[in-house]
Amino acid sequence: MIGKLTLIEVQDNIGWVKINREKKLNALNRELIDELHERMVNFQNNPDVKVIVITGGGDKAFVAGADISEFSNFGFKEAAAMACHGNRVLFDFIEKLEKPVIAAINGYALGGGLELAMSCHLRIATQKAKMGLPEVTLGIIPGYGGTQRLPALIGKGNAMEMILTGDMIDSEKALKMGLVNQVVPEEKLLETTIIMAERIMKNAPNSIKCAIKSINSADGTPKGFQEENFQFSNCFGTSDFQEGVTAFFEKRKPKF
Ligand code: DAK
Repeated sequence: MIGKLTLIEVQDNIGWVKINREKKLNALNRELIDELHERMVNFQNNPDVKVIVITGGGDKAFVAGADISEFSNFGFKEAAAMACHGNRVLFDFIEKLEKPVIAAINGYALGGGLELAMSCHLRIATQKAKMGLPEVTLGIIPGYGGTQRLPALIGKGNAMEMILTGDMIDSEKALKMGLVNQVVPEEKLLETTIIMAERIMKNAPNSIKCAIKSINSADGTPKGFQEENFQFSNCFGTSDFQEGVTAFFEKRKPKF
């Protein structure tokens, strides 16, 4: 199916979204943010979709940032309203999705583009991908969760360095820091993403959903532990749980 700014496809239980704004290096404008939201809602409600993948069209960029032409004359009010909208419909929305979302980073992931990748549950990057939060070079700071999600992934010191310098890092460095889960040659990106999705899809969907909720609540406070207790308890008595333990005792693979 062809949308205006995104292309989607469902194959073997994977819902693919390709950002289709190659000439502008897939820069995120408001229309694209809303269209991505629509795609996410659709995949969330589609029982055939078990894992979602977001990637960038073309061979240069995943997303080279928020569209600079769109916010160049914003004041406080416009910036606050747009940040609120974008976070609600896309960045926080993806993080809270009950199905795993993988960012297949095929090139530049900068500013809002890296923030989009960081809101996904997993990241696989090509060897030539470059990542950075260059907002300070434009006189702003990250506004789609970058100052919150980056330290959680790579630690406060590394996040300070990336955000304060605005420098790009290559995918090998991103891997060492824990910003991405895997780095692969360009031609292996699709295949590796599918393998990752399949490793997840063999497991209990209810457990996947509960694990995402629990991990998302991990902030080192008792609230996170309480959430884990709740999500953990939620798994018991479900058909997934029954199938998982029955399969174990019958010495066969579970069929979820
Ligand atoms: N926005 C708009 N257009 C962009 C763009 C972007 N972020 N990135 C690239 N393009 C456009 C270029 O202007 C160019 O358009 P034409 O001139 O052909 O019309 C086309 O894409 C191809 O780009 P280049 O010719 O520059 O390609 P190169 O290979 O030479 O360079 C590059 C690739 C990625 C190094 C370069 O394009 C670049 O530096 N791009 C900008 C990177 C960047 O600074 N990104 C923005 C980070 S700041 C907000 C919330 C969040 C944010 C802002 C506001 N609010 C809620 C208000 C987030 C901000 C950011 O993301």
